[in-house]
Amino acid sequence: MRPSETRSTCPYCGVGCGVIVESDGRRITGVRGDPQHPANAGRLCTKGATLHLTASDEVTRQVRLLRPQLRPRRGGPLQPMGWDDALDHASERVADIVARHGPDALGFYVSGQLLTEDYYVFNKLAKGLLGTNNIDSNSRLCMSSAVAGYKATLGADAPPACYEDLVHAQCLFIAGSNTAWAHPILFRRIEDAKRANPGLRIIVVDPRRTETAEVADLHLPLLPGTDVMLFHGMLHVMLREGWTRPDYIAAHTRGFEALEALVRQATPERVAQVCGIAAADLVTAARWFATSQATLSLYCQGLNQSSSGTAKNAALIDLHLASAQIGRPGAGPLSLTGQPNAMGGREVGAMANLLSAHRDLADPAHRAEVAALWGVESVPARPGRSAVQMFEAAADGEIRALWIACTNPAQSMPDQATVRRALERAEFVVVQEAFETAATCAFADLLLPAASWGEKEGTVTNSERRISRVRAAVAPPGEALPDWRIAVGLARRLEARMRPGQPTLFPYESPEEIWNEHRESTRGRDLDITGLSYAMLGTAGPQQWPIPEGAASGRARLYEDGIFATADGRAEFSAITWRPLAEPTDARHPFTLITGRLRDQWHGMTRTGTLGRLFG
Ligand SMILES: Nc1nc2c(c(=O)[nH]1)N[C@H]1C(S)=C(S)[C@@H](COP(=O)(O)OP(=O)(O)OC[C@H]3O[C@@H](n4cnc5c(=O)[nH]c(N)nc54)[C@H](O)[C@@H]3O)O[C@H]1N2
Ligand SMILES: Nc1nc2c(c(=O)[nH]1)N[C@H]1C(S)=C(S)[C@@H](COP(=O)(O)OP(=O)(O)OC[C@H]3O[C@@H](n4cnc5c(=O)[nH]c(N)nc54)[C@H](O)[C@@H]3O)O[C@H]1N2
Ligand code: SF4
Ligand SMILES: [Mo]
Repeated sequence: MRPSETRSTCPYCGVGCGVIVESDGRRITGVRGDPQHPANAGRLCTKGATLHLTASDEVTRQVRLLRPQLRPRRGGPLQPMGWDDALDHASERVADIVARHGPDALGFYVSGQLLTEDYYVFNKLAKGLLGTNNIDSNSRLCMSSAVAGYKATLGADAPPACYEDLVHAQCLFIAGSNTAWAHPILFRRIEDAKRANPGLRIIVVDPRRTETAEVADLHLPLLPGTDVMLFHGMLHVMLREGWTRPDYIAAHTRGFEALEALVRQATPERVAQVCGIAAADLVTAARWFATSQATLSLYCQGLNQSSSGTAKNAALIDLHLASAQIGRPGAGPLSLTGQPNAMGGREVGAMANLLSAHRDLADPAHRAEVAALWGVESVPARPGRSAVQMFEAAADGEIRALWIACTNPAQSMPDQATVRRALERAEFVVVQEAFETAATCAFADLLLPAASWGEKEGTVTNSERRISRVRAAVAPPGEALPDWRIAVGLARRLEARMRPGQPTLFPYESPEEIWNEHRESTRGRDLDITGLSYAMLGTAGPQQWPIPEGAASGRARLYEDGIFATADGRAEFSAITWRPLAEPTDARHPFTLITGRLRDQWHGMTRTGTLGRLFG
């Protein structure tokens, strides 16, 4: 490493690749894969490898937000202003709305692309200072089904497996994930695993013949929305053939009888008909899954983005439990996270129904613990509004102010008519963005320029629970500020009004101070990271949680002892009946539209869209 080089991570997908950023002190001049990062060992995909080009002077001049701007009149032009004026104005408007309508008239809509430290401050600001749980993240559109699926079965929101498991797996079950395009470097590792072990069986469950399906030994092109039926059919076959593990089920789980009764109806004939696949393929899938030495599942939006997303997740985890394919090298469910720090957001609990360090808002003891940690009297008990509800409430006039950070709802939320009505009806809309090309900027009363990749410090957690340091290689352009600083700026101004004379709840001068507070909140929890520090992340490299005080390194996989994160240590089977699509096709609506990403573009394309070469 030369002095002009900085270790950081790629800001795109949840694989969480390490990058080495080259700079001349002022500008980012190059990027390459970090050979020492455990996620990618030096490799990058097209998006990661072109990052430096998206940070050139030319691109910055054309598309970056460089100073705070106020729109005094809706539809009118924006006027530049200084940070002090911008944040004074923001705090005045927020305080006024709270005074008139109470704190639940506010809505904070944040993002799995914020760093853990940014996320932490926003969560404390909403729940600790302002007293509203109306903070939710775009993870609601993404990973919340996976969260619910893990909690319902294994007891905690903790992906139990890791990338290394690809090397040990004998069967790879990829469901509703186009890994080849959406998690490209992980896919390179899948290809490596297949080359090293030609006996590895790959099953891909996807209605489309994707590039991922091309490498499959068995592709199940099921009809959209029929996964629960497929998984129940697999369990039916496993039971019939004696491929389940009654010893494991008896020792480590509960609730199997109800599921057993439910899947009795999922005969191969019925499953073949509902899912539109061959009965023989169902039997093969069940055999490979249950009888291989180790089966690893990878899954993403094909399971999550569904009206039965939680049921799909839980039914797949059920298969792992019933066949004891969990808690061993190469075996277990591994949900792939989409955004680079979807996991970090879950860790700090920055969603409407969660609290810090995997605590639950509904639990009075958890609320008391968090209030004590934060030094506030209480944390509000009433669940906040989820992302979709937040925009509905704004469209209905119940939420009066929307604070949007690092996400572009005018493009990415479902039901755009409601979203736009919400953005128009809300009295005060703040958009904290890095790129002026984001569609939501047009709705901002106050537009705040955020520092972005290569310009900010903090941490992120990738799909395999691995925490990495994110580092700044250059200063942000113009007057852009890191997201945590903007949130702290607002918080301190509000404190001055709401708790005059009292010591600040937001004393942070660096991301490390925020992270240290977050670390303390994890003590004794399933994601305990009290053994970790910024310094250790530098010297020992990225680490997987948990890593409690005294541990020399993080833990690769969970539940190896068969003790789960539930009250009695037993995993819980879910028995949720398959439901047909919420909006089935009919003669007048003959098409089923499904989601799917572009290989070389990222979501709303504010960053990737600046490069002609990424339009293939
Ligand atoms: N290039 C690129 N990579 C990305 C992103 C990006 O924007 N661009 N975004 C990131 C983010 S935030 C996310 S969440 C991930 C998403 O990662 P993935 O979920 O792997 O990506 P998608 O392309 O949405 O693929 C979903 C797959 O599910 C299939 N599918 C649809 N309906 C069903 C169904 O009912 N059952 C099953 N089994 N399959 C179904 C679709 O055909 C599709 O192939 O990607 C991340 N990586
Ligand atoms: N139709 C459809 N809609 C979908 C999906 C789908 O498959 N189909 N997928 C859903 C999923 S899984 C997801 S995750 C969401 C993603 O939806 P969004 O969150 O809207 O996606 P992005 O375009 O990545 O938005 C991130 C925004 O943050 C800005 N930004 C970048 N860096 C920074 C920074 O450091 N600070 C700040 N403040 N801003 C920054 C970017 O310019 C960008 O506008 O979309 C969801 N919506
Ligand atoms: S695989 Fe994901 S994290 Fe890795 S370089 Fe590509 S986009 Fe970035
Ligand atoms: Mo996502």
